[in-house]
Amino acid sequence: MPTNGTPVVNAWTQWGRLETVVVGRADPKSCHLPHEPACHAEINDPLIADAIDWPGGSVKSAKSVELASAQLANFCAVLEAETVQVKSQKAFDSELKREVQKMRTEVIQNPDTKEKDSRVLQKGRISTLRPTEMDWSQSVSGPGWSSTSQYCATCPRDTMITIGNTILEATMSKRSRYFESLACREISLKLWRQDPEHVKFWACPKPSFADSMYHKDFWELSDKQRYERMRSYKFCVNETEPIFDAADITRCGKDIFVQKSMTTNDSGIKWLTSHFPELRVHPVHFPYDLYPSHIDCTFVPLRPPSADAGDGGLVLINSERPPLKSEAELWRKNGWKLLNAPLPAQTDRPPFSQSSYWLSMNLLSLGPKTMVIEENEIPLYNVLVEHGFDPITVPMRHMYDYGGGIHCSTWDIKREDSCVDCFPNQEYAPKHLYEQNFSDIDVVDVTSSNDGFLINPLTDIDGICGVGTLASKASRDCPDSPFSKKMRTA
Ligand code: DAV
Repeated sequence: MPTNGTPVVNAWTQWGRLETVVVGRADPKSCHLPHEPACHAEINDPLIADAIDWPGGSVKSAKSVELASAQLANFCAVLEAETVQVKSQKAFDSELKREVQKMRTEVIQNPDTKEKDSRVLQKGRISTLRPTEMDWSQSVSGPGWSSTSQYCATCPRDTMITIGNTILEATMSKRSRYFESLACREISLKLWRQDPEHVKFWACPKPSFADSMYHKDFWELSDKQRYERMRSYKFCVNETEPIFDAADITRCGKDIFVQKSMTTNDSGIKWLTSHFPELRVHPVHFPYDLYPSHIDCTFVPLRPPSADAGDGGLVLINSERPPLKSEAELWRKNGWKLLNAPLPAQTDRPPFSQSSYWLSMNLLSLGPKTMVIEENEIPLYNVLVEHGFDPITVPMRHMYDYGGGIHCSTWDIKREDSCVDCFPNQEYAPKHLYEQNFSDIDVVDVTSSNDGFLINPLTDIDGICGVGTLASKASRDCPDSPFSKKMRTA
């Protein structure tokens, strides 16, 4: 145990004051995701997609590695600084080919030299650690399967999670990501060896990754068919073995919430429930996300009801993927409010990004009042300021081609945190351990969130009704969707 009495691994919530964090690395031998039963990646730009096939398994370009590495290095510098300066600026973004307003955060040495329009934030120094460099172009195989390459180490969030004083390695579901946690192994072992009495280093048994683990027909379904089957919550992994990605989990002290998704099955949620009996594990479902993968672009707790500022407990929600009424009830009755994330500033996606434009809400909290967001996301910046937060901003657009954004690129190891009870008003019975065939799709009315305030993501933009995610596309294809009716009459 270190001298201040807190174990070196200690993170119970999403918002405790951050002390130590791992920031991912764009290694020179980072690869494009290969096609496999858990992944059929696509190129987003139709011109490029017409010209080349998905370059699965090949090494990413040196230029792309350089750009992502520079943004990750800058992110580390901002986290490491005691003081930063947030400046507003108009800048030409070469990727977007349009002018966007940015709120750029810069590291400053001397807080007295502030310019007129700047704000200086004292934020406290955060220690950053980096994964070990690896050659991801090497193939991997197991009994009955093989993958031409691996992926990269930009997103430790997907493979690793701290739950209290436990370091947990996720099983993963993509074959190309089988060994990805090895990039963090040196860090995990060092932390565990520093304090083996209080720090637990743990993993769910690795699945077989055999063909029998996947619903192979998943990728053959059209969006319309996926929409028609949404009630079944069946994605590309089946239930033969426990499976989860760490990024499907969000922590609120004694309660953790785990999204059922393409990367997390019911068996994985059951494994978490029986292996963390001191916590209350809640499965969560977002029926309008037809291709769900990771909760951190969908449902992001910002601060607990007991926090100092204004309207108390807040969770940022994605109004294209509203939570279920039945599951949101726990939050409401414990004093939390749902806050609609505004429409992203950038609805186009870099050509090789496999994430939605909702990376806009993929933020990392540095404490209950401060978070890091992408520098172009001015609509989110304004909503957060309005609710009493002090957001700081970094450029992270080049990371989007590497599977994620700001939250994805991190693994928080130590926060000023404890096993707080933010949901005292509940009778916890983990009925999901026994329940089969969950089929509820009755979602909250997002038009009544934010006290009636809504930035409607389905309004016309440049003549396009609905702006591109698979969920909103499906709701356009299926005009009877309750979601589309609700949004269009808003
Ligand atoms: O909305 O596409 C992406 C999360 C990446 N780790 C989304 C979720």
